[in-house]
Amino acid sequence: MWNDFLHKGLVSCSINFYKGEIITMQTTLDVSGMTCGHCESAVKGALEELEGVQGVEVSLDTGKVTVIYDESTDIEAMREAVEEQGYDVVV
Ligand SMILES: [Cu+2]
Repeated sequence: MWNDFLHKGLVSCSINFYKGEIITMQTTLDVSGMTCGHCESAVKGALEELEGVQGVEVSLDTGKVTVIYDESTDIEAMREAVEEQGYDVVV
C-alpha cells in the first residue's frame, strides 16, 4: 500500500508509530510552478483544508511540499488540491 504512494510521484513517505499504532504519516510532494509567497500560501492553504492534514511545510526554493497527515487523509486528494491551485505535482 505505501509503495503505491511512492509510485504516484510522492518523493518520500515515512510513518510515525506510537505504541504500535500509526498516528501520523508524512510525505513530500514535488510541486512545480510555485514562484512566490502567494503560490506558497495557496498550496499550503489548499492542503491544510483536507481532512486529516495536520501540517504543511512548503519550500519555494526546492518545490518540496511536506505534508503531515493521518489515516483519514486521501492521498489523491492532496494531488488534486495542489492541481486545483494551478500547480503540478511532478511524477
Ligand atoms: Cu506566486
